[in-house]
Amino acid sequence: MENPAKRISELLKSQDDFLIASHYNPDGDAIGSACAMGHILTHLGKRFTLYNQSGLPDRYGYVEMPGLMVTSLPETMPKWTIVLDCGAADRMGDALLSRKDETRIINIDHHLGNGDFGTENWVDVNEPAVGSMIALLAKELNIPLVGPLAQCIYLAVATDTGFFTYGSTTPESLELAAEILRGGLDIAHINMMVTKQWSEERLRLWTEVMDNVELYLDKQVAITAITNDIFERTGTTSEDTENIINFVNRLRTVRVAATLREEGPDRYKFSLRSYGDDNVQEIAARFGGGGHRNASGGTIEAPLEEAKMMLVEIIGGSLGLS
Ligand SMILES: [Mn+2]
Repeated sequence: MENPAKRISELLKSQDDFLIASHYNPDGDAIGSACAMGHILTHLGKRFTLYNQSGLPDRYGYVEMPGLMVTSLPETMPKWTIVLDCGAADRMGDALLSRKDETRIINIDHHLGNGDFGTENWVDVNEPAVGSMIALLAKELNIPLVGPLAQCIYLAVATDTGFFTYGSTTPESLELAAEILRGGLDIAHINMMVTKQWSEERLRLWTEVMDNVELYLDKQVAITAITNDIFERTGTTSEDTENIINFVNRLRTVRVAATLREEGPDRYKFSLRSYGDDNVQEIAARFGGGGHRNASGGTIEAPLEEAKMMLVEIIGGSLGLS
């Protein structure tokens, strides 16, 4: 059977200069896997440029970087570009996308529907993170998982698996975490650095959004609205709403949690969460949206109160409550 980690590691050894890129608006996996790749190339004595169209977000300021993360591309592109955690070519950002013919792409990813847009492709949807794939590369190259390299791999895998709680968590990823921990990672410190990143503005937003939760149908449905008014009042953006819905869904009585985020006049983006057999993908589909059985979303064009009532009616019908 072909070993893609071996194939890619041979390629890394045979070349001298690389561009490392990951998706714009980077998350923990995009930053962690890109920096881990940089540490590997440093170990191999290779030259590389670390690039991200959005740059390094402040919240990753604690990461032990293998070099500066630049936001502009070199005048002359290296022969090879390693593209990480991009589910499609356009995720690398328009700047790199428009110059991708000046380089050859090593596409390492774990998203469904990647489309193998690289010259070399290693796409494995069973991997919980690109970071865990970079760990396999390090293994292949006999580079020990300690120090900054291990920190970056942990960041990637821990964030993409929700700290090893999502269904994507594999036995191998837990073994990888164990190996990194054995190698000396300060797990409490890095987990704290990953999560302790809230602004006061975000706290105020969450307070207001939680305060606005309304319960329907014997408290089995929870809905909260996130209006532009709240964003303005608290000085926040939609980025600060990430994960709110999962906390609303923690209410013991709730089977479906919903948020309605204002996108424009009488236009709301909704998100739905459920657990087990309660299928919110079907509910989202009724509004032309989509997603998964327990996490879905879409858009409703209606004034807020009307949008809420439409949701309650469809959810109630779907759960057999009305
Ligand atoms: Mn990822």
